[in-house]
Amino acid sequence: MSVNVLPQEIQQLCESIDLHNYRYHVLDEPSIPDAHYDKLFKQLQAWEKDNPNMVSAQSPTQRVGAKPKAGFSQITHEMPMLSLDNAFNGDELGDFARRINDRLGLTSDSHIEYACEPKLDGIAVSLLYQKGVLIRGATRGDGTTGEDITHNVRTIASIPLKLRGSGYPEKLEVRGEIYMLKAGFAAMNAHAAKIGDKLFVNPRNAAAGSLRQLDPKITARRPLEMCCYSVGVVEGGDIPDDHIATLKLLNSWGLKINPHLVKATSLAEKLAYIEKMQQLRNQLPYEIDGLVFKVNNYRLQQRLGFISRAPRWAIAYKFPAEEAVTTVEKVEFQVGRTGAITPVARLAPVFVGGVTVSNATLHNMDEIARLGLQVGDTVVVHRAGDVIPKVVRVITEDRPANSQAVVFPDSCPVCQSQIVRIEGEAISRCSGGLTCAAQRKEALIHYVSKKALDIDGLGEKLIDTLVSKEMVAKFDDIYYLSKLNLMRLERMGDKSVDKLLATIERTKQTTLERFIYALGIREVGEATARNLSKEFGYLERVIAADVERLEQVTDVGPIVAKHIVSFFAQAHNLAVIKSLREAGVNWPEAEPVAAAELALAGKVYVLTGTLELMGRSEAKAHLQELGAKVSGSVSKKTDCVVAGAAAGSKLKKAEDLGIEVLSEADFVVFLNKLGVTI
Ligand code: D41
Repeated sequence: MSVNVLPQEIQQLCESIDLHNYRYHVLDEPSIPDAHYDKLFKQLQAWEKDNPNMVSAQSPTQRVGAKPKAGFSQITHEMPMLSLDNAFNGDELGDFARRINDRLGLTSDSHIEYACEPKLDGIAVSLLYQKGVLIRGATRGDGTTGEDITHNVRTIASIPLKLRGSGYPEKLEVRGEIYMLKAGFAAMNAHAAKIGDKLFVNPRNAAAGSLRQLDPKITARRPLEMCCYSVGVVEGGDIPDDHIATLKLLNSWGLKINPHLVKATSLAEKLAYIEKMQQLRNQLPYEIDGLVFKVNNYRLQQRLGFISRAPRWAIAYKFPAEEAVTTVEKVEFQVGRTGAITPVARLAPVFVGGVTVSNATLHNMDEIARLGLQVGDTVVVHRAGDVIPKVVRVITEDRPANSQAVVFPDSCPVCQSQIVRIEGEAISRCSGGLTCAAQRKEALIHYVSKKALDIDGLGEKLIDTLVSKEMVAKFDDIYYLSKLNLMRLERMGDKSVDKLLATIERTKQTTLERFIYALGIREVGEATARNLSKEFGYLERVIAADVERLEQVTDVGPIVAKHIVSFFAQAHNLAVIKSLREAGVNWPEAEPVAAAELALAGKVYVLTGTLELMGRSEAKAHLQELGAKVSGSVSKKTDCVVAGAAAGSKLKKAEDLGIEVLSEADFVVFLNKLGVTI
């Protein structure tokens, strides 16, 4: 390493790589394709190889260095890293604000400003910058002493080795949370499972384990990020008067901050934020275990001070735990729409993720083997948001002496047909097809569901009754239900029967895509059904298509194509379609639209910012269906930019180039005009 002055073009190359790194990892707004970034990086590496004595420690190639020789060393935090008090409900949050107002001598209902932010579930760390250069990274540890993890934090791309811009204090300690992305965690565990390695329990443990590596090469391979949530020591320079302004300034210096940082004053605003973040929680790419509310103004923070290591001016609002411990009382087997036999654990009821849970899916026998689960076991159950509860771990130490292995049934528990398991598939299926009452019922539920024929009022309970009373067995039986028979059922009055019959009649007029979806062909979801309908225009042509022809349809691979062909090859399926048409089910058929005639053929769109109503992938799918190309960067060739919340540089570039910009709301209106409803 040397302090030699770099040639100007190399200096520029370093800066350019740093900028793209910052745009990608901190702003989430890359402006060049990954391949181009790789090219720049390789160029710099090549030059450094030829000039080994000119390599700067802050060069973007120097993130992965040597192992620390003496293992991890302890460091003492110059300013202790405080902990957080907890609140578990709105009342406790209200008490927190009242205590603050009391201390500040304000009336109990005065409103001061709070910063609200997600509580990331990771490892708290401290970064020390001297003259803008990262000189040390350390874990929080017990708040007083932590471990020196400089060699590992240097490998994290969202942590700048050198601060950007200017005006930063000579000595600046930044504090934040290092966490692992959910997707990266899943991929890492999938790989570990494949090679028979030990799995990590959750992303937080995986992040902790990654930072505890002596070899920074290992840490560098882990998908870690860091978001900053406060500053520690500040010397030789000033920072703003409040928390939010400080975090924004840190962001401008190249450090990542969480995008969901907002201000709130009243309790009502804080509760609304809680509600919004709880909704969003599952869609976030990282785990959060709550929210943090902080008095925004530093002078007020100082007046409030702290008690026993926790500041009086901040509180963590904890979400209900997503994991809980319970016991497996028995394992039963359910039969799904496609005959798939799914083992389900019946649990001693347990409160988790905000509801009482007494069933959890076990997916298949491989999963039971992987978990090593037996009936009677104590297990950890996970429930996040509205996702189906899942058994994630068996606490084998607590296994009772009378625990019993799970035995897979020999025949279908509903219709006693033979169970088959296709080579290489994890799932076993009942071979009864529509002769199995369970499959029939599931198929009917699917047929009437919202995205299929959308027969509102024909719910799961009613179908259950109709199937068990043998009033409905096949799809077309729905169309021959009589008022008289329906009136005989419990809880079915004159009005509701009339309404249901009217809905059944009205929804006979449907679309080809809904009809294809409703048939319940394996692996044909709504998107595939739409693509098939668009491509062929007529049901007869879908029926007649062979595997090769089907594979030409967007997103149809060999497996889906095979499922479609084998569905239409079965005479009883064709008979059902025929009966449905005879019962009056119909849809408009038309020649498929040629690509060149699509409304947005040849147009180039760019999506930027957060699209709150539909998300980027849905927006992209709509645009592509209309024939547009969706590009990642704005250029003169761009026809239109759709700018969601917090759009940044792409929006600015579009404005600079005079390109049409649509807000998300305008975009939805625009799509509606083209016949796309969201
Ligand atoms: O996201 C977090 N985990 C987070 C942790 C956060 N957003 N803010 C935090 N703020 C603080 C204070 C108020 C003490 C500056 C924290 C933590 N502390 C914290 N993390 C671990 C212990 C304390």
